Amino acid sequence: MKLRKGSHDATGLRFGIVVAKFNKFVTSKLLSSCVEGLTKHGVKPDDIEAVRVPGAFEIPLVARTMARSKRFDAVICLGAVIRGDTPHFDYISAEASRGIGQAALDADVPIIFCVLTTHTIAQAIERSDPTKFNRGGEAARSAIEMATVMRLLREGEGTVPSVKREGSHKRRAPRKRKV
Ligand code: INI
Repeated sequence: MKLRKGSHDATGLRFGIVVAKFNKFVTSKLLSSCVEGLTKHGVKPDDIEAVRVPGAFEIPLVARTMARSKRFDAVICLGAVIRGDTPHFDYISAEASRGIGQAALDADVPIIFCVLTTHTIAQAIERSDPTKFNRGGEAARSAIEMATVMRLLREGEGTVPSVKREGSHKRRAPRKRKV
């Protein structure tokens, strides 16, 4: 069996981040711990590009655009949807998760889902606290792991077997045509 797995060495990798402004008291913490997580694993600050969007609903389009630009090895989505008294929460969180998943498949680039969906403000604060759950740092690690595993799989594509199989022949040079 061949077991392929990613690593957490992010040297030379480039990352895009999409961060929602809505509930900024939460998403700004996710952003700082995410950036810290990336640089801790060897990403150069110049190789990180963050884009702010109004809310979680707007994340998928920007994530897909960044992923399709081919300028990033992975894109990380940061947001916080907190349940209120109306069904709004359900629409926003469902669209964010569905859209982000679809964007990754469309672009063929890893897109990490770090949109907190919580029942209360306290839960969101706890999950963005770098000393507790540290979801931003976790997203950084997932992005690095996915970027490295995808690179492994892509490098594996089309590789030529190093041992020549019996009966295999060298390709002949094309014959010169008579004119
Ligand atoms: N956006 C969020 O990121 N989190 C929320 O909790 C939220 N709530 O509750 O309304 C929210 N709404 C804004 C939404 O994402 C869009 O920006 C807006 O609907 C404009 O398209």
